[in-house]
Amino acid sequence: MHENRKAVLDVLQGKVPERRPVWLMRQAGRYLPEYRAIRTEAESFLKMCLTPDLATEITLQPIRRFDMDAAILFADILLVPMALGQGLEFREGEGPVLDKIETAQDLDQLIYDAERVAPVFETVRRVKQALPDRTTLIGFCGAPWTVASYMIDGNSKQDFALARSWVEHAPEKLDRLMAILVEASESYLSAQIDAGAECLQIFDSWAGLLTGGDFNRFVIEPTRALVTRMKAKYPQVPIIGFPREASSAGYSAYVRQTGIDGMSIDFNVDVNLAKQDWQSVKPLQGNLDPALLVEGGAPMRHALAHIMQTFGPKHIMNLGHGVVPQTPPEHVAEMVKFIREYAS
Ligand code: 1CP
Repeated sequence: MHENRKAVLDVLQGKVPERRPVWLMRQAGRYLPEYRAIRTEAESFLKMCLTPDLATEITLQPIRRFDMDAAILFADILLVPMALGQGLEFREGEGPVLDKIETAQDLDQLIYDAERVAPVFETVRRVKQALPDRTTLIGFCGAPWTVASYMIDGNSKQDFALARSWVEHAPEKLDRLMAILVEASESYLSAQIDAGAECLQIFDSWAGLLTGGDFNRFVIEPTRALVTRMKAKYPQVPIIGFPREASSAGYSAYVRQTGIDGMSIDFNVDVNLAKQDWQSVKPLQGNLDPALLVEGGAPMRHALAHIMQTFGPKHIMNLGHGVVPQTPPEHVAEMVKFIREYAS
């Protein structure tokens, strides 16, 4: 009997895994015909997230097809604003649209109600039951800064100009929103763990918009607060943080100061710096360019070999951001095969 057969968890505990783990951000999604089939039938994207039958099936689709080492719950980071009572819609071809948060009174009205997202936890329970033993179930939320950016701007079309103006002109109001999100995210993630999630990922997709003291105040501090609360309750559940497109100094501070167990890195980072300065502190995940998964073939294999060589076996293979819709599923199969067959 193996003490722990889950390769993702082994790496996050600093052990050499039985095999190199791989999973992909957005591994469920529009590049899969079986996902598009459900998408065509379903009333809306939100309805898919909130219908356990559908969300369970979608979460399992890439696991059936590719033998991934982790399943990530099919849901969205914007379900937390929805649970806080903010209006949310995903418009066809347009992406998410939220009612804007503007005033201190708007903040007062944000009250987390777990009932609004209860189907998500039912999905976690069902996925957990269906997963093979060696597949890790990853729960997730957006980081306070990234989620706040959508809550303030209402969408991502103006590069979060309004959120950035709060950083500049209303940092105390933003601190308050961060505190609300830390608390709501703690409840949301705790319910995912109670339902069976074995690992968590915190997506800070827009961390790269901030630097210096602002990065410290709105990326590191709220993440550290959230991680500290989760660790107090669930010390055994590892947390991966993803401060996408942070500066080198930002990643370096993030890996040391937030308390996360592993860090996901985007595809623009200097991998030698990542190895020396960050992997020496915590295990890393990533950083294949999603465009190489679209391209496939020798360029993809070359990049995968380079990543595996640089980081060694205590590394979780993943992309530097999500799978894009035009990715041929055969390239994902080819990627997994290449990793499985890679000798050390
Ligand atoms: O079918 C569709 O068109 C919907 C596309 C889609 C999908 C598949 C959206 C809308 N969300 C999701 C699922 C999703 N979102 C997951 C599920 C698990 C998986 O990875 O397979 C996860 C983890 C997310 C997280 C998420 N949502 C992030 C963080 C990661 C990232 O991509 O940076 C963000 C920023 C969102 C917001 C969001 N949801 C959907 C879209 C198109 C966006 C981005 C909008 C924008 O560009 O600002």
